[in-house]
Order: sequence, then C-alpha cells, then structure tokens
Amino acid sequence: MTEAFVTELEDELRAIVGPAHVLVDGDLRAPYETDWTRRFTGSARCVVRPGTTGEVAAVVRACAAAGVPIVVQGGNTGLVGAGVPAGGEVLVSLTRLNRVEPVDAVEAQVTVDAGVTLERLQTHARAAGLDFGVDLAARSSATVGGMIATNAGGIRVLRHGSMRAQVAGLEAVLADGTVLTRLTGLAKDNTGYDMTQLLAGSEGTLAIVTRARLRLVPLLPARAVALVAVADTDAALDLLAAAREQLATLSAAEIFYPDGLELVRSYAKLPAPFGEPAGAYVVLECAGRTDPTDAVLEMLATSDAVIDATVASDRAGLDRLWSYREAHTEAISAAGVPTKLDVCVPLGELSALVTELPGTVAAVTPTARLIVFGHLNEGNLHLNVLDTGEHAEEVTDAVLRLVAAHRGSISSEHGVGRAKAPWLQLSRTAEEIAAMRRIKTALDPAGLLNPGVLLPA
Ligand code: 2HG
Ligand code: ZN
Repeated sequence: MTEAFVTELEDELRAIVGPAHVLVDGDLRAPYETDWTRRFTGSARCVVRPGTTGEVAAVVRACAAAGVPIVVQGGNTGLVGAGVPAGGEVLVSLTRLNRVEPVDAVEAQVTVDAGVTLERLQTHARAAGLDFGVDLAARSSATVGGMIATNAGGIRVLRHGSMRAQVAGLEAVLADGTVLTRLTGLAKDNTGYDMTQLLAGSEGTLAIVTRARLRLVPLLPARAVALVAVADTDAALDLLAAAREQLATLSAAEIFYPDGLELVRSYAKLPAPFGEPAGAYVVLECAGRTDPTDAVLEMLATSDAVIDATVASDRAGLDRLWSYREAHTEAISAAGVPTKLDVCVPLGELSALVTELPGTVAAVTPTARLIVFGHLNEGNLHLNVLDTGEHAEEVTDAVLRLVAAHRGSISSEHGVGRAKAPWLQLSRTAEEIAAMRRIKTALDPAGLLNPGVLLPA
C-alpha cells in the first residue's frame, strides 16, 4: 500500500464524517486503543466516529474499497479484546449514534441507536413506566450495540434472559455497506432466516449493528436483596434451589468467595458483612410490585444452607449489599491486570469446578491469585487470575480445558473475542466452526469486519 493511497482513505473518511471525527493523532486515538482491562491494546490506523447509519455504511464502503479492515467499538467495556485493534485497522466508534425514540408503551418496545448506553436506555424506559431486562455493572458506559454484539448477560438473566432475548429487531451495516433494516418488532414473524438473532452474539464479525428495536419489561419498583453467608458452593446451590422454588419474584442470584470479599472490602472501604467469615456468599434479589421482603425472610428461615443473612429493601441498603458483588471487577482491576476467563458449567458440575480451579492454576504458576465470582443461577463464573506474569496463555489453556472437561462453555457472557479464539474448539465442534466460517465468508468474503475475533485465524 503506497503512502498516497493511505492518505486517500483518511481524506475520504473525513469527507464522510467530517474532519473532527477522524482521529489520526496518537494521543487522540489512545483512549480507543486499549481495552478496559488494559490487557488488550493495538494501534489503529485511525479512529472514525460516524454520526448516522448512512455514514457508517459510507465508512464501510470506503474501507472495503481500500481493502483496510475494520474493528468496531461501542463503550469499550468489552473484556475479551474484541473492540480494540490488533494493529492497522480503521476503528469505527459508534458512540455518536446516540438517539433514542419515544417508548412504544403499547408494544412495550423502544428503538434506540447502537451507541446509547445501557444506563440511558434504563432511564428512558423507566421514565415511561417500563424497564430494560438486562442489567450489568458497566451500565454507565456499555452500549446497546456492543451488548447485542456480545449477547451480554449480566445480573437479571435469571428473570429476563440474555441480551438476545430483548432484541426484537435490528438495523445493521454489512461488510459491503448494505444496510439491513428490520425494526418493526413484530411479536410473531416467520418469514425466513432470523438475521437479528444471527447478529446477536456475532461479535461484530458479520455486520455492524447501528440501531435496535428492544423489548421492555414491567418496571418492578419494590426490591429486596439478601446477602447470605453459606458454607460452600454446594450450600449456595441448595439455597438457590430453595429460592427458585419459593420466590416467584426472584430476579438475581449471584455468588462470590472470601478472597474476593476481602479485595472488595479493602478497595471500596466496606465493613465486614457478618461477624464470622464464611466459605461463600450469595446475593439474592427479588423484584415485584409489592415489597418482597417478607417472602425473602420466610425462605431464608426455612433453608438449612443459611449461616447468616442480611436483607435490605431501601435504596441505600440495596446499593450497599450489591456493592459487595458489583465492586469485584473494579477491585480486581485496581490490584493488577487480570487474566479474565468467563465460563459456565452445568450446575451439577459447579462445585467440582470451584474445588479444582485453585490447583489447576497453581500447577501452572503457584504465585498467581485466583478470584472467583459470578452468576450462580447460570453456573456462570468469572475467573480473574492476577499475577499470571508470562503464564497468561498457559493459565487460560489449563482452565479452559478443565471447564470443557466439566461439559462447560469457554465463554458464558463476555464473548470469545481475541482472548479465547484459539480455544473455540473446546466449546464448538469442528463441524460447527466450519459452518460458522461459511456464514462469515458469505457475509464478509474479504474478512473486513473484526478479523481475528471469534473465529481462530
Ligand atoms: C460482572 O458480572 C461482569 O460483573 C464482569 O460480567 C466480570 O470482571 C469480570 O470478570
Ligand atoms: Zn458477569
């Protein structure tokens, strides 16, 4: 590629989005080039910030004509290196696509741009007396487009399902600049391939999501949260079973362990939640139209798994109890750059996995620190390994093989990204990967969109 040609593309991009939205200078590019964990970083050829779907399509066409690959980025809260460049791509940032349409209260749906943050979507839905079914700790920065691309999960999957369950339709730009629009949000629509669901979880490898028609859920203003001390993972699962059976309003069930609690307490300056330390901690949340506290207390009183418990239903109390769980990511990040592994196993395998993990990590590098927490109901554990040094790959390999041996998935809700692409075959058969490649080739024959993400090179 000649220098003149290189400049030509940037000029073309400036003509499409305006000179202020093509960032070539290293200092301006930098915030886009490193991911939230600081583990993944790469140099983009330039950052482009289109403001409309038409501009996204024109940017894609220009890059396609120049043969320059694209990496797509939303709020840059991804944890698998899928939204930052490997090197030399045009980085398309979607945060200027930020319009929200009025809530359609009759359908309980809303159409929003891909760059709208989860928090803004929640505020918008709640102002109309509804709510959004997915919630996660990165809500202030995570964007709708990125959440669809990764099929994000979060803390309310138990009640409302993952991101793909909320998506009733999409607008997206294909690798040749074609705009697909399917935003009617019909409740029943059997007219062929479901492109919306194909793109959900495709990690930006098949198309760039620019707008979404989203389902909304009832706003449930009365909440109660219980933080429960239990002996171990098995006891946590017993408690979960009782909660699922007895609490019709159950909306979250999370787990963390003593070493995570200690890290969070010293980072967030939180008091010990109980007089005595326990082997594991479970957060249960119920949400309804009327205060669920009595039902929660009743369930806790009948469960043998409960060693100690504290329950809150006022805003400050809910936030305080949730912070023991939600501050894990930030507390870990403050302690170093972790090797992050997001996995899930059948609930029957969870306890064995938790027991075997420390030995598996220590066998690779005895000085590494493993922090385990996650979404108990889905058997979804976030394994954060600090101080892996030069052993990050080996730790990843050993842990993901252990997960596969327990019939689990190497990615539960964060996606595969660049971080886990080499291990995809642990969770998907050769036939499945070959079929995925055929879909990729059909929609993006030149491999323009997010190369190196999801499908191993
Ligand atoms: C959460 O559940 C997020 O808090 C982040 O998925 C998990 O930091 C992590 O490993
Ligand atoms: Zn999570």
